[in-house]
Amino acid sequence: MQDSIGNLLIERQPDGVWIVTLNRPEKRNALNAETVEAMIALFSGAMRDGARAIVLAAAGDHFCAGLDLVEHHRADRSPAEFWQLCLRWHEAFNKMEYGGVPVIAALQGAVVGGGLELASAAHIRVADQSAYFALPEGQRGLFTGGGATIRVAALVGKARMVDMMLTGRVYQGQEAVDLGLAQYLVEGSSFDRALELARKAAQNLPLTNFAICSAISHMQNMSPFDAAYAEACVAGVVNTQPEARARLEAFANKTAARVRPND
Ligand code: 1HE
Repeated sequence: MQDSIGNLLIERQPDGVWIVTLNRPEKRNALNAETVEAMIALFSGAMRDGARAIVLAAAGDHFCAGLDLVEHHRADRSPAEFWQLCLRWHEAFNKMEYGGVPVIAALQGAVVGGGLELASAAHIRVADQSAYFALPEGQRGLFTGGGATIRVAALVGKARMVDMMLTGRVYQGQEAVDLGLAQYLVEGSSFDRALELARKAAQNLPLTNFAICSAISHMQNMSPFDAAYAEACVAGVVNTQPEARARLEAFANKTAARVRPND
């Protein structure tokens, strides 16, 4: 089943994997206010609407060019208006990161500015050989407003983020993976690998994925002492869910797959 919300195309597959495509390639998938609202609507309801995993893809040669600079220029926003717009970006990206459904971003071309902020809210990032990462805000006379100071700094560290913003440094390829900007680098299509990973994740129990894709992020915001307490609480709920009994039984009676090293 395929439909759309604003600039987002949504394909819901029978196994619960949703393919969400940023579909504004003629503007390099720049995020205008309408697209941000569409993301809020989509990610707010995804778990409730039965999504088991989401591939976040983008039409065209570039994943996302960040803030719609032309819209921003023409709107001539006041400080209060841009402040409030940034809060809508945070709403969208928080719904992704904390929403409980695994989001796997398939990256190509520019993953820059707000596009990198978007990608960094995904749980897994898959890059192809064309993908490159940058924070050009510094050169544009701007500052990040979609969570980069939290998520990008968490991925690459404060010093690298400051360098990216001061000098426009671009990362790509294996170096980007080594820094944590993406977890996978593929020779072929990032979309194909992202879909494969989404299908794998969708086989986990929804409550387990909910914990993985919300509790870990929440716990990063807590003191280690409180995080450990919260972890025990989440494990109390997840690890006793009735739906897990069949999987535990399969392990106990030796029919479940064992964990083995890769060939
Ligand atoms: C855009 C945008 C955009 C392209 N807003 N319209 N982000 C940036 O500084 C990145 C700005 N974009 C670029 O550097 C390049 O466009 C790309 C490297 C992404 C792609 O280059 P290219 O040669 O394929 O395309 P292009 O010719 O530059 O652009 C094609 C069209 O997309 C053109 O529109 P047209 O109507 O003239 O055809 C561009 O205007 C349009 N386009 N990028 C609006 N970003 C919450 S704060 C977040 C802060 C930020 O994200 S700052 C933004 C950083």
